[in-house]
Amino acid sequence: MTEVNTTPFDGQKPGTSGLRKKVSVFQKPNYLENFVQSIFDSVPELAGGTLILGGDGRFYNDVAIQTILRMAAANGVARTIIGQNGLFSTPAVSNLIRLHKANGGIILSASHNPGGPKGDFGLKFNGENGGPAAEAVTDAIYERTQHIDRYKIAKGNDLNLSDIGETHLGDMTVMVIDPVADYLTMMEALFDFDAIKNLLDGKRICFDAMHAITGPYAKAIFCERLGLPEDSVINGIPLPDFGGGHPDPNPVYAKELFDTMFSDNAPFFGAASDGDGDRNIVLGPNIYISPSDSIAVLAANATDVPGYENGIPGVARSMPTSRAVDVVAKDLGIEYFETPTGWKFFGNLLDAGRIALCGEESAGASSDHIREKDGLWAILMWLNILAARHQSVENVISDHWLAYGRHYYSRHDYEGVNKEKAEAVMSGLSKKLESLVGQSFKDETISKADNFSYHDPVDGSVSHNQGLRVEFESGSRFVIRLSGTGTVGATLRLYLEKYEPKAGDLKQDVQTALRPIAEIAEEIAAIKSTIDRNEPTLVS
Ligand code: G16
Repeated sequence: MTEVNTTPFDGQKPGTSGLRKKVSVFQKPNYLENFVQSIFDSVPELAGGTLILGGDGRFYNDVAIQTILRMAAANGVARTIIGQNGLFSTPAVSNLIRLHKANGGIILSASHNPGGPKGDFGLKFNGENGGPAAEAVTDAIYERTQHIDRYKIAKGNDLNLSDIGETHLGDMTVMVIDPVADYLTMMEALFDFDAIKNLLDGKRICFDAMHAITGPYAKAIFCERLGLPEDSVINGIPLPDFGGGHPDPNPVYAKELFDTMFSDNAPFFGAASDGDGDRNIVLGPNIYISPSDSIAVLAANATDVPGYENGIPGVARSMPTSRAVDVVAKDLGIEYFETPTGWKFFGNLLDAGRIALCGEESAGASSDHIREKDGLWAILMWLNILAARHQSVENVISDHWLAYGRHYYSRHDYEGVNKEKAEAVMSGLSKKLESLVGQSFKDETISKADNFSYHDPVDGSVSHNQGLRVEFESGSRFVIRLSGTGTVGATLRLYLEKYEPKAGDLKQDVQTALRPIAEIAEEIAAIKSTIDRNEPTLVS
């Protein structure tokens, strides 16, 4: 064990989901070590406790994990449980923290961001409830990074992480485990696998693992457990650079899946997850389910699924997520909450038993089974609902809109924007907000315009500046916020939503339905002219 002198780095402030930077930044001498030591200094319970450790297998995962193991030993961690070859999905880590009553977990991932030597790397810390560390903890870690002057590390050779079993590093026990087994056991407890197997008998599915962490999990579930053919999982081998792709399950980056599902010979069901396995998308032949709609469908049909057959106490969604799930909650007579973007904000509501299901527009959904979003869980939930209802994806969503109306929804992303210009859009709109109420644009009159602040109903904490929202009397709205996960310049997100009651036209083209709201948003916020762009980088 040794102590190494160091000096602070600027900018080690965790964003929406941990610290995300270019690989080259993490490779700077002491950069990783400073941040990891700041975690150990800020979470003293880890000394003498249990740590869960693993990552999505992206470039630098293998190097970083050995460093963190040696630092864990030097900082007095009693036991580290690590995935074989250093791999764990994010939901698997959340489950293991809870299963082993661990004091926390470190996940090496930049989620949906690209990998490889020129790509992104990331590190997030989850607390003992299994969820992303609360803001008070990430603030403490950041504060520590600004004053750090030494870190502790054990000397020695790299540990062999390819063999399952127990070994030691100094006084620390290191357990190398199968990353999939406990996750599969948890899924078996929640879902009716026999019903799903019957549903899929003679049908084809296409799951795109995007060369990221879910490949081994999906093969164990779909091929080994449900008996589907090997080609049901595409891009199933995790690669350090995700095969040169971008492990973000959207129409642009999951093109192979979208082409398959929008072909003449499309499979019965399509789905994908992201780099670290916490996001999901669901498709049927020639139809893509908007993540906001997906959450509403899961809530409306939860009692069809064994793990939720007694009903759910409440639901929550992040503020920019469409309000489709609110309509379901009102109908069910259960509580519903609007939280800031970031999974950590669901933690208190889940821990308090106020909600059992939650989700975000950014392709995230999950329940109280863990404290992270869970890609394969959401996909199995859909399959279980299809099995219980004996319906296709298209029939389920059509019935849903007929019952509750439809929230047309889209997100327009402007990526790699000059930071000052992106901030100018935000401050320009912020200054106007108060004066907007009552003003009319086209056929819409503004009923509310504010900068969203969240008052956590469980611990009373308040989080300000969580996005600018402009709502219309018709129930439509637009929201603008800056992403907290990008690593190049700023990413400006414009979220558009239009509610169509159940008696209205439920089969419009999404972008056509939203065009008037998009035009009003541009008239009010002047995004394109302020940042010198003609079009968004990505429309999803
Ligand atoms: C992370 C967070 C999510 C958030 C998403 C997008 O997802 O866990 O809660 O919705 O980022 O955040 P932003 O709009 O700030 O980029 P992931 O899958 O990247 O960990």
